[in-house]
Amino acid sequence: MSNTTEIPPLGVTYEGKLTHEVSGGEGPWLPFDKVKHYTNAFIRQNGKILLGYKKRGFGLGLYNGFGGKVEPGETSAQAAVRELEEEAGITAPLRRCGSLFFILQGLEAAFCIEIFVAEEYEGTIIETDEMGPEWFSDGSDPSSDLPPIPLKQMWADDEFWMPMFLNNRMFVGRGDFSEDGKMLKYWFGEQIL
Ligand code: 8OG
Repeated sequence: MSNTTEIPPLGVTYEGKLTHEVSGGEGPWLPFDKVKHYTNAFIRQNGKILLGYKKRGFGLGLYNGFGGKVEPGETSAQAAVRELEEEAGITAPLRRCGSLFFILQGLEAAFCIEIFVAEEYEGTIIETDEMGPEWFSDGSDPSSDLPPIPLKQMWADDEFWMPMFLNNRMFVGRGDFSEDGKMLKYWFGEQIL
């Protein structure tokens, strides 16, 4: 019997010590041939978190951080800053706060997504062709009148790592999705340096 709770699946990369947080699903982990690198960036400030409503392409109709593909010659940190500026019109001193690995059944490439966060930004947040930015409550201020993070309108894996993210814990994990976007199997944990 495989022990999914203690052994992280292939694709989960980490340094230092890794502790298991949550896992589930059935069957084998899906195979992959190559890996594509993406970024995703969040701004958190005074109990608020900035999300974008995705207006086109991959993840259409979902709320997410701002990000996209790492271009050749770029580091993921550079790509994260560029994508945030392209999609929300702002620049921010982003730092890496997690890494995720996803496989979509039927695609041969897996996605490696580096997640970034900043508590400040420069510029004016704008709506772009790709994203409609909106502030949500991150749950830390009970008197906030902003809506809560819309987990039901986000990628299915986000509910598993978002609690670690909101508690400033460095999270890593993997999720395998079926062709119609359901989560088949997942494993998330915390990296402790
Ligand atoms: O360039 P494009 O907008 O298509 O990039 C896709 C964005 O979606 C990129 O920021 C990475 C992000 N993304 C996935 N899968 C998942 C996921 O399961 N959860 C979250 N939060 N973001 C994801 O590609």
